[in-house]
Amino acid sequence: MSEVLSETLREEALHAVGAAPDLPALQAVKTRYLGKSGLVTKELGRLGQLPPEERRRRGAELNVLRQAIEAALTEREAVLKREALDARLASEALDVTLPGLPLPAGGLHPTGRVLGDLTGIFERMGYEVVEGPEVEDEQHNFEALNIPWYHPARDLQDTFWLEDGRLLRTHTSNMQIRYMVTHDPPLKMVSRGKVYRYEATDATHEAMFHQLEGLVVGDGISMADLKGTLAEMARGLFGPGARVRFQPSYYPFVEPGADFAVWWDNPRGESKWLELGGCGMVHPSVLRAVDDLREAAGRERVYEGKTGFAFGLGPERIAMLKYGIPDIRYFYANDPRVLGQFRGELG
Ligand code: FA5
Repeated sequence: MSEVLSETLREEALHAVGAAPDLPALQAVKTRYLGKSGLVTKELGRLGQLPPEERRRRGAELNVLRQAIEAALTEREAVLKREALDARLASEALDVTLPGLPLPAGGLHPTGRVLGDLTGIFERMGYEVVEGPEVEDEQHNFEALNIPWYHPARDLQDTFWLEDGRLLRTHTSNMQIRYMVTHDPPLKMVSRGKVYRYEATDATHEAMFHQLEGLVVGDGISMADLKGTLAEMARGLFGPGARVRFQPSYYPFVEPGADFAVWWDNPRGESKWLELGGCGMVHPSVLRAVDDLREAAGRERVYEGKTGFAFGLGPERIAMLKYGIPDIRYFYANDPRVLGQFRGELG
């Protein structure tokens, strides 16, 4: 190879290095000139055929050529690596100004909302909030509440019986008994929870629903206290214009007994009397039964001669009116189209 050819090779190689658009292309250029059968390598291999004088000169020349190509390759490689890194950083950059992905937010179940409102109202009036067992015995669900086994009132609350003779409580009134056995008067408590009735379901009746029970016992508690308390509750639930109506009714564990309804000026124009639950003055037989249970448990008899009132109501019925839910069966059917409407701040 003549010196001109050597110069041509140098120009070609340096141009190819400078024009390599990326690292794989640069590697190809390196192989083409400096690889095992590369153009420069081949020239070096031919040195042995030259006379000694010529070999030395040509050898030095090819070494300079190889070093020039290597230096150019190293320089170009650094440039391409930096460009590749810049491109990657640019493509992976986070735009922190983009709006975030919305997370699906949960919400409180309508029954939970109403129960929360109710317990808040009674806590502000100084009531203790308690919960009790859903699996109950006959004693606390019926007998001590003045409902012996032969009493027709048992038919009013059809019961799920367990094989061991216990039952799923049919109302939260069981907590009147449990609370009085373990607490001395004067007392003010509300108890909330699930209750169960073996009955056909329809738009206003479920086999499982909730109740809130209230009990106040002390000296000289009267029907006027009961009416004032429920009126206060109605105002707390439905605003200052809410009114309460009492109609005589029968429950074996109160005397006198009443059903109570609330008038609510519904913003949807559906104002009406809403039957909420039952109430009355605690029956003397209940106070006697509690003292009997206390005595059997080694506690003092303290309830004879005391007076008190009790009430029990259904929060689902309140939620139906408050939120315009037409059928109680929607509450526990777990349909996301219903529950999804109770996301966020609703109430
Ligand atoms: C009782 O359960 C009495 N324990 C209430 C009581 C307590 C009276 C203390 C006196 C003193 P009643 O069966 O009427 O009463 O039920 C009370 C409320 O629970 C009803 O007014 C209604 O709001 C609700 N309720 C009753 N049955 C169902 C049902 N199947 N589905 C949904 N809510 C119901």
